[in-house]
Amino acid sequence: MSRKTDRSKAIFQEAQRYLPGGVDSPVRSFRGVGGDPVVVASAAGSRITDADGNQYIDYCASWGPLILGHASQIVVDAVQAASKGLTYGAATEAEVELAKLVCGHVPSIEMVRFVSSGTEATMSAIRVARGFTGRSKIVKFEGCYHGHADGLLVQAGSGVATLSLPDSAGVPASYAAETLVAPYNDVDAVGALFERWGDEIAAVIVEPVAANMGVVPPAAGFLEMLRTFCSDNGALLIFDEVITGFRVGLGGYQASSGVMPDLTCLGKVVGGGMPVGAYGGRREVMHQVAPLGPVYQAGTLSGNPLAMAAGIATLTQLAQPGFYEALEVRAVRLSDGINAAIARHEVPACLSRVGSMMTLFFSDAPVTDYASARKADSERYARFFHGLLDAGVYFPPSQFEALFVSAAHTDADIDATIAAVDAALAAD
Ligand code: KE4
Repeated sequence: MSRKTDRSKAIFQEAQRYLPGGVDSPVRSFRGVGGDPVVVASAAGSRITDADGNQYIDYCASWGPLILGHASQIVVDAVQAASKGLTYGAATEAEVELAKLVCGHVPSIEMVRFVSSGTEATMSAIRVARGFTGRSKIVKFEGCYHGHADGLLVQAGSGVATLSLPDSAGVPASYAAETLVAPYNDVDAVGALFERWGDEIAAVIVEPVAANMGVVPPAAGFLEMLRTFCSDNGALLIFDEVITGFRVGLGGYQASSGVMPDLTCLGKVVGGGMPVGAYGGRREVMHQVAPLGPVYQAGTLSGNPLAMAAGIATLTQLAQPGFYEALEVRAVRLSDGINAAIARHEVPACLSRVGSMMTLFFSDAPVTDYASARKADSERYARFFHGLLDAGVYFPPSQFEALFVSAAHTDADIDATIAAVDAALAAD
């Protein structure tokens, strides 16, 4: 498709005068795939429309929140109905309603605090873990991304990986020294860290399914061993379910894995496209949080009434019988089509899928951690991405991200996507 791009280019040109890199989040800059980014003007259902009127079947899904698709009428109506004010900075009933849904669905969460982003959720959970244990060190995993709080930007994934940044400037070495890092899925490396630092480790934070190095599932026994290490050493286990929460099922990945963390971080889907993050867990741990306990955390727009309405409408829809089963049928249709195209064209690539999220790695070796993810041919991914874009399909603009299937993707959307994937693979 010969896409018109004049308007998008002009907007992006001007954007770069006022916004660093022309964006409000680095991964939107297309630095990982080259070319000028799509400038979105509107979206509905499975499609986005750019400033030049080009339409794309969208699988970036705003990096995960849009499990119902863009501008779901159920969510839009709920937000409009809630617009009796925009923010109060006061207690409201809607926060209680969404909290009851979160506590009711996520097995390890007995009490929850809402914030406005996944970063706030993980930053706060780490602080609570340090307050609860009186310890300062944390363990994270190479290639996992937990937002941009200082201590978590150590060997992080997502945009840090996409831009091949070693870490982030501006994080003092003294902060980074409190963050211990191990390869994802490497139980022995975690055991060695606990051997050396056991009584100083406040928490292990992990994406139960890694999605910021591309989608990498946990190896058998990995999460179970993290639970054992934490329980044996008095550290807290934090599941960062900002992506997997309400994406892989109503109970998050913890419900299907059976491994219960002490704290869970949520974002994206829980806000239905509006700014919501959350952290929650065992009552004993959450009683540390001010004003109940000594760990301070606050936010002007936390529990915003319009955002709560969007979250309530979304989770209510997800709880409808058969929702996730129908989503799985769509995801399997897409993954079967992509795998058939990979085989047909004998492409050195593998598709890694958990539920409705997946990543096509241009690597014929298994991808089990960040080191193997980085061996993928990200330049070929870039060419593939643009081939799809010219065919009207929008995958995430980075090899190290996940694509998402939504309830709005029709069989026709998926079959058109498979045809575009087939052509893009054949063309290289
Ligand atoms: P936010 O602060 O961006 O709402 O959430 C941070 C975060 C925390 N934990 C996990 C597992 C995450 O994936 C994220 C954010 N994800 C990235 C993309 N994978 C957001 C996209 C962006 O940075 O613009």
